[in-house]
Amino acid sequence: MKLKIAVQKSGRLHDDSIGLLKECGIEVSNGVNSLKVTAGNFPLEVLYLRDDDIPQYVEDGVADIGIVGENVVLEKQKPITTLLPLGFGKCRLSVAVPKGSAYKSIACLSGRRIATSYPVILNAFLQDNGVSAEIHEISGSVEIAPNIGLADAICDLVSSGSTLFLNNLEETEVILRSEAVLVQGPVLAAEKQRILDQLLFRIEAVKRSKKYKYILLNAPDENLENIIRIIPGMKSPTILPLATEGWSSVHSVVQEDDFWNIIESLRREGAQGILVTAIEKMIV
Ligand code: PRT
Ligand code: ZN
Repeated sequence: MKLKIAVQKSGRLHDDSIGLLKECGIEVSNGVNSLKVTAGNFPLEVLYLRDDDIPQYVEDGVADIGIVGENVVLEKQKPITTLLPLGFGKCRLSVAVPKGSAYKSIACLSGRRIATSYPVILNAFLQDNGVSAEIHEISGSVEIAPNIGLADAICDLVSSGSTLFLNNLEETEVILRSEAVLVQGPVLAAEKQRILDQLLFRIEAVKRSKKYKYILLNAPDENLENIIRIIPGMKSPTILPLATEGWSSVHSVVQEDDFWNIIESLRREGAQGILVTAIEKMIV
């Protein structure tokens, strides 16, 4: 038996989705010429689909799980479960208006025409804010709508902001922040659930490893206690005596977020020869 996963066939989430499977030790070809491929070394079948179709296929059980933007999950309103965020495909769904518009607050959208491919999310946002506007649903190139006189504002995905800039638009409201998520449909048979649990275990290990760095340093013995307090590690750091009397080598893991603060504290405690490397997998 194989677990079936739906992945975007081509587009912004494709490479990172396949990359994640690879980091989980699962080898799949990228589906350039086929809609369905079987992994060589894990009981997984990959279905390559358009991202908009993934929630439906997962709901129907055609695919057991899928990788799709949370923005699509929220727009499609299907009864599927979000299992976990995957840390890529990050973007925001925002309202933007032509630069120089006299925009002060959401209330300025009242009675206006807003072009979007996300009518469900936009409608809920407007309702929550007590604003009534005209929603024009269009499926692509939303950013040109104001320039061709089709709309007064747009609601679209933004990542770098360069599309808005190039079209002389400015972002006025962020409706939601999104990233790729793993979704699941109906309850799985026991054997498939076991495969999913295995996959989730691997994904967690890969995700965790990205949050941490492995750190090695030399420390004067008299400051070891303070240094251990700064980098407590997973259980506790490994301490090995150096050939030079009065010095030890300390091995531990540190969180990426806090990295530079930690390095400064370590240097204050006399740490030297600090080496930092990426971790490929991290199992606690
Ligand atoms: O063919 P298919 O239907 O599968 O793909 P698609 O063309 O509908 O989707 P695709 O590949 O563009 O996006 C897939 C998913 O990537 C989205 O659902 C989001 O979850 C995520 N994502 C992340 C983005 C962006 N960033 C993004 N910037 N999706 C789209 N954009 C577009 C946006 O619509 C706008 O046109 O990029 C432009 C803005 O980008 P910046 O960098 O100029 O701000
Ligand atoms: Zn799409």
